[in-house]
Amino acid sequence: PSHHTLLMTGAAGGLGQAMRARLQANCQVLRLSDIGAMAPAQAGEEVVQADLADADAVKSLVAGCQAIVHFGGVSTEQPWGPILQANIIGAYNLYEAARIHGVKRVVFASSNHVMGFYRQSEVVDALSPPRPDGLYGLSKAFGEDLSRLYFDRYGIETACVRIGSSFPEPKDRRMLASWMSYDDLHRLITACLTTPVLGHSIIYGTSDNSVSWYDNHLARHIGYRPQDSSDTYRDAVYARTPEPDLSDPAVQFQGGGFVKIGPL
Ligand code: 15L
Repeated sequence: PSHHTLLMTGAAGGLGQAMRARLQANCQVLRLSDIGAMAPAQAGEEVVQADLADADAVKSLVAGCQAIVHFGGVSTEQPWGPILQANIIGAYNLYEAARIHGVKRVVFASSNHVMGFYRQSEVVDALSPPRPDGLYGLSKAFGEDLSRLYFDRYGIETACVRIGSSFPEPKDRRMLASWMSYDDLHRLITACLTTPVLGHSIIYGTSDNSVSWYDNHLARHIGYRPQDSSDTYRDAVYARTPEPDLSDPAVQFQGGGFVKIGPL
């Protein structure tokens, strides 16, 4: 295990629940937090209910951990109020707490929606300028810049993982390009927690899909090698989904349906 106490925020969410058992292998103590209710603590776990927008609560949450996997916050397009509280203020509170308590490494669950207004005919890498597809994507872009500031000023290393679509299986044709298996997500988090020098890095969270919009050549130092692929689901997904309407923005842009959710 690379860290004695590892904090995972957002433990009640989809990815938090999927990573909870897997991350046991990465630490002696897995501290879990969420604003909502979580399953009771098992051996080797601590469960702490906390609102990311509450600075004092976040400070106590972070005390005593060596690394953080930050899944907490709003994970879909929402009105400005909840995005501001959970993703903007919440991310600030988390990094302030990390600075105060000397936490040196964070894995930040960013999102493909930071880049959602690139076309599905384009390939993006870590240096492509952000083109968020809504307030949610914008809040993730803020988290990425915030973590860069805390790296440049205080040396807190962060991997901004622009997760594509991490679900048990790709749900539609778009996800054949954006899909990431839970096992690959865990492999990527493990690589981020254990690579000797992480720095401030942007990496796309994706499996080894033949059709892809993401180029991770600038994140080779993390040492992530995906082992799964959406290719095994391709035929089944094509068979059960309709021919795409190419005039639909949800089909033209990488962010899919998110590019149409509004008004902002
Ligand atoms: C995300 O950022 C969401 O959290 C997730 O629920 C999916 O919608 C995913 O992006 C996606 O783009 O498929």
